[in-house]
Amino acid sequence: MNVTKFLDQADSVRVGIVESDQLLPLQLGENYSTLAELLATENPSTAIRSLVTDAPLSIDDTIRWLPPIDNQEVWAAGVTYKRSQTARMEESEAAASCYDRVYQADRPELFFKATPHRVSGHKQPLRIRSDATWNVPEPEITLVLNPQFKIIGLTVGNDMSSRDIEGENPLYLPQAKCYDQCAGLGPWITLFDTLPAMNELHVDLKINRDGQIIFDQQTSGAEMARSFEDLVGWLSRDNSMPSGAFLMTGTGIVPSNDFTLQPGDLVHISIAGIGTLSNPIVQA
Ligand code: DO4
Ligand code: MG
Repeated sequence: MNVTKFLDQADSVRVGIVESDQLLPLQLGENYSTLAELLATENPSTAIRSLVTDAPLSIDDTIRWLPPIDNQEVWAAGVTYKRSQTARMEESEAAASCYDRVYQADRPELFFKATPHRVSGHKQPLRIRSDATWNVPEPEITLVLNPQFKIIGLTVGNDMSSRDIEGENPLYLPQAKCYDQCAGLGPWITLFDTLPAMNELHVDLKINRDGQIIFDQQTSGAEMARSFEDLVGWLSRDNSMPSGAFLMTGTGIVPSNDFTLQPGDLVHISIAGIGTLSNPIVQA
């Protein structure tokens, strides 16, 4: 089941199920008032399905998608693919050995990525920091965790990153990663009873500039050096997330060092079996 949030014609925030080319709005209120509450139930798919009452909407360009998040925290893992380790060692002389060591260490790199108000949904803008000169999207398989840290679904994530800021000094990582419109999530959450195998999770990043595809690369979860369970195990140590969380699991695609995003670019990230998250890039 695919579930998301959107703005209806009265500008009200709604939750809906996405089924092929239809959006089935839910009627929240009596027992559950948010998507996060539904995701925290024993059986989210059943709880969600029971709230479909309104007539379906056809999915077309008029749908105003919102990120499928309420008050969950957004975390991210880093250097979980060889490509990310190599690119980061190139970008930072001072911290090269840190990236090398964390790639091999038991303890992964985990960092706080965003609060909900910094997250953009499908077709909403993502931002290049005004004080950054070298910026990339990071396409990441993103885990949806309930308050007990059970992986209940997946979504598509974009961990926007300012490489010049991170490369100047690793202590600047929070500034390279966390700012307004720094994270993309969506277009929906795909709920799973059993997660797909890692090698079925094909990730595709396309960047469109002035009507042309200027970047097109693929990877798959099979290239990840860590398992989802390992990452979640570390995230949950001595940590509680009463509303649940999203965990971006790291990028396996980093454009070459001469590439930087520009305002007006369109970033499309697809994960097979989940969907495509598209965002225009802006700079204040
Ligand atoms: O070490 C910095 C962040 C790494 C990251 O975001 C990634 O590998 O995806
Ligand atoms: Mg990342």
